[in-house]
Amino acid sequence: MKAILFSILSIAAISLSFKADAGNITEKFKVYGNCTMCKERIEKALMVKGVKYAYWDIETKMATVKFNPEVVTLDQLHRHAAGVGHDTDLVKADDKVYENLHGCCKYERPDAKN
Ligand SMILES: [Cu+2]
Repeated sequence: MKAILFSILSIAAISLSFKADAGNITEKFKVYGNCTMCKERIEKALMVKGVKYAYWDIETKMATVKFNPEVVTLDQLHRHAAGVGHDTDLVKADDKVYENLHGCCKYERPDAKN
């Protein structure tokens, strides 16, 4: 009886967590940066309202963001990363913001596209 009750509870918990996840999507995009300071800065900048999870990989320079597209758009996320000095594959950071980055964070910038 206990086992049955436990499995019913687990199924309920699992379906609840699926519900909480409804509407969220996960996207990956390139964000240029160098070090763990960059990682902190980029992830902090991406953790805006509507974002459940933001992770930046120091090796691949790929940001993985799980977010609710009704609250924040992918385009806005690119702008948030660029806003703290990090170019993305879509949005280029302001030169002044880039220049103010810590020395070790001055990553090699990709060719400007916009
Ligand atoms: Cu850095």
